[in-house]
Amino acid sequence: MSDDLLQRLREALGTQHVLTDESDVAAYIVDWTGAHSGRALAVVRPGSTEEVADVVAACHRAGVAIVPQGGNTGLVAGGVPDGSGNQVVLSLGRMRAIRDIDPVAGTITVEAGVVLADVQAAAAAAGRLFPMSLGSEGSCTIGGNLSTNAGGTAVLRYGMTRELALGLEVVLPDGRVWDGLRGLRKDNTGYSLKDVFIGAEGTLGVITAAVMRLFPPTPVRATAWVSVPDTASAVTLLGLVQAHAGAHLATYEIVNRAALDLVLTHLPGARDPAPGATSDWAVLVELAGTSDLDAPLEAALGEAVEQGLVEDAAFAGSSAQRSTLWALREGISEAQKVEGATLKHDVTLPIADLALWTDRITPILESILPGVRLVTYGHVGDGNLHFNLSPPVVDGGNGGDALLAAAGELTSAIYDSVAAARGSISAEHGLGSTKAAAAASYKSQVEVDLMRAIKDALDPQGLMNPGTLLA
Ligand code: FAD
Ligand code: 2HG
Ligand code: ZN
Repeated sequence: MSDDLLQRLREALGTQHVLTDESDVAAYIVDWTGAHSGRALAVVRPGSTEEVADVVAACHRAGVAIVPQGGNTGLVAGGVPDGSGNQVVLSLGRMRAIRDIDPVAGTITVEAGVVLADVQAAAAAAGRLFPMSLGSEGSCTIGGNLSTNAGGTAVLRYGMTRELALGLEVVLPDGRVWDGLRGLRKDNTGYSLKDVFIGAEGTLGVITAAVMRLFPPTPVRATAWVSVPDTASAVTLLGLVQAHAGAHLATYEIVNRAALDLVLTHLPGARDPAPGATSDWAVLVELAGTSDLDAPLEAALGEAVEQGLVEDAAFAGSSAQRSTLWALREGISEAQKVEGATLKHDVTLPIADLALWTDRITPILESILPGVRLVTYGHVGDGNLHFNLSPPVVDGGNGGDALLAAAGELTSAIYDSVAAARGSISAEHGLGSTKAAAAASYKSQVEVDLMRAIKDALDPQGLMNPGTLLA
C-alpha cells in the first residue's frame, strides 16, 4: 500500500518533490529544539493548492496520516512526524507566492509557505506595516503562524495572528478545497470557519493561503531597556506607560537576570545595557508612531523613578542601539538552547496576579530542584511569561540529568498553579504533541468534548496530524 501511495505522490508532484532518502528528509523530521524527532514515510513538497489537494486526497484514500509543516520553528513538536515511519510530512515550503497586495483595502494575500519576514518586507515595500513579529520570523511561515495562532512582540497593540487574518484557503482532510479567501471586514454569514482552522495546528486541514490585514507604518520609535526591582514594579510601570503613551505602546517585554546572563554569555558581542544595575529584572519597552515619542516615554519613566519602580533606564539613541537592545531580548531562546536541557513553559496569567504568582511558584520550584535556574522572560504586557527552566550549575556537569529527572514534578507544579490562577498553560506556542495530554487534564470535560466533536466532524478518519493538540 505505501509503495502505491508513493507512486501516486510521485505522479502528482514529480519525483524530485517526494523525498524519501535519509539525508533529504533529515531536516524535516527533527524539531527546532532538537529534543523531538521521528521518522517519515516521505516528505512531500507540493507547489500549488491543487497539488496539496492531490496529496491529501491520495493519503485519505490510502488511510495514511499527514503532518503539515511550514518553517519547522514550532516549540511543541507539532510539525514533526512520530516514530512510526508511517506518516507523510507535507511541507508548504514551495508555496511562497504573494498573490495580491492592496494597500488601500489594507490586505495582503499570501500562500502558506511565505516566510513571515517576507510578508513584512512586501508590506513595507507597499508603504504598509504587517505588524506580527517573532524571533523566528526569518524562517517561520504564515501558514505555521496561522496554525499555531502565533503571538510575539506586537500582540499588545495588534493582537494574535487570529486578529490579523481575514480569510483562508484550506485543503480539507478529504482533499476538497475550501476557498474562504475573502478580505472583507464585515461578513456575518454564519459560523466563522476561518477561526476553526486558525490555531488548529494542522489537525483539521492544510492552510494553503490567507488574506492578512495591513496597517499604516509606524517608522518613529522610542525604545528603552529599563531595570526594575521586581515583577510587581514591571506591572505597575506598564500602567504608567499606558497612561502616558496610549495607543503608541507597541511592545512591553520582560527579561530576568538569568535570561540576560545566558544571552551575555552566548550571543557574540552582547553587552549589558545597564551594567551598574543591581535589579534582577528588566523591561524592554517600545513606543511606535509617526512623530517623536521620546517625551511620553521619558514622562512615564520619570514618574516611575519617583515612585521607586525603576532603578535605571538605557534609551536607544539610534536604530543601531535599538537593534542591540532587541537582540538581547530575541537571543534568549538560542542562548538557552546552547546550554542543552531546557524545560519550556509558555504560560499566561491574569496580569493582576502575575507578580504574586511568580513570588509563589519560585520557592516551590527551588525546593523541588535546588539551584534550578528560572529563565523568565516574555510578553509581560500580554500577561505571557516564558517560564523556562535551565539546569542547576553543578560540578561534574550532570545538572541536565537532574533537570530532566525532576521535569514531571517541576512542570506539574507550574501548571497546577497556573490553572489555580485561571491562567493558560500555552499562551502562544500551541499544544503540539508535548502538551496535548496536559492541556486535556486542565480543561473541563465539556471543553474536551467540544474540541473532539469538531475534530471528528472534519477529520473522521483522524489522519490530520494525529497526536497533536488532542491527545
Ligand atoms: P511549524 O513549526 O512548521 O508548524 C507548527 C504547527 O503548525 C505544526 O503543528 C504544523 O503541523 C502546523 N502547520 C504548519 N503549517 C501549516 C499549514 N500550512 N497548514 C496547517 N498546519 C500547518 N511563537 C510565538 O507565538 N511567539 C513568539 O514570540 C515566538 N518566538 C519564537 C522564537 C524562536 C527563536 C523560535 C525557534 C520559535 C518561536 N516561536 C514563537 C514559535 C514558532 O516560531 C511559531 O509557533 C510559528 O508560528 C511556527 O511557524 P512555522 O512555519 O515554523 O510552523
Ligand atoms: C519568545 O518570545 C518565543 O522569545 C520563544 O516565544 C520562547 O523559546 C522560548 O521558550
Ligand atoms: Zn514568546
